Amino acid sequence: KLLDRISRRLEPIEQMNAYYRCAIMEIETKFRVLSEQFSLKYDRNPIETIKSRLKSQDSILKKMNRKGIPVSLEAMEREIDDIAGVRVICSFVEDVYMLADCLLQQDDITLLEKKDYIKHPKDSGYRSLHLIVQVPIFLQNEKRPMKVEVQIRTLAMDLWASQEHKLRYKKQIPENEEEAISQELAECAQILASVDNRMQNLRAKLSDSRFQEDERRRP
Ligand code: 0O2
Repeated sequence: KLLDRISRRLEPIEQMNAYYRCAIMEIETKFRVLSEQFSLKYDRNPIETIKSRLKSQDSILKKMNRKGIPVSLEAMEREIDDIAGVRVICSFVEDVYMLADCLLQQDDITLLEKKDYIKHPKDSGYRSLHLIVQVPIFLQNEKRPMKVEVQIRTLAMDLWASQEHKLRYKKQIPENEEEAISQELAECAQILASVDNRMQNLRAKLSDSRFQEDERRRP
């Protein structure tokens, strides 16, 4: 009897998770299609990797508690934007914005919120472009709009975020070391931001000189 009750309570959550997994598939497919097209059309593909994750129930509940959101499925769907997450890693900063435009111009995508942590990095040093989008999933008798958080970032931004996540993010750090560690991590973020800018400039120079070379070769 108890198991029955538990499984009946779990069912809506399982169903909701399945909807979010479908939404992830929709967004991933969009980036995979773009990646195919870039590979065919150009001599380089700006998309390095696409990673996805469904936020764990534990993390969702912790976030709801932290934000004082009442625990219900409706509130979860309404208030938590990053249950479905797709992360796209690309080569250059310019690519981040180009890929965001490619996604947002698709007519089944609605932009709900944009957080540009590249133009306005977090105090921690975190940089990335976050787009909260709505995408429809098509079920047997229903079209259901779902929210997905898309994080687009360069390899350098991803390097910093992954390392920082391992070292510090949401961990208890001894109070006397907190400031020095934060400063060191913020400095690393600045170094990586400057590497990103230099790579971007090099790319601009190289594509200019390739263009001039092509022009010279013209009969
Ligand atoms: P995970 O493991 O990716 O699921 P909040 O989540 O409440 O702190 P908000 O406004 O909901 O903040 O979202 P925000 O800050 O725009 O983006 C949250 C997500 O961005 C995080 O998800 C991380 O993936 C990433 N992020 C934001 N700040 C940092 C940071 O300082 N360092 C690292 N490494 N990642 C960051 P989750 O759910 O916290 O984690």
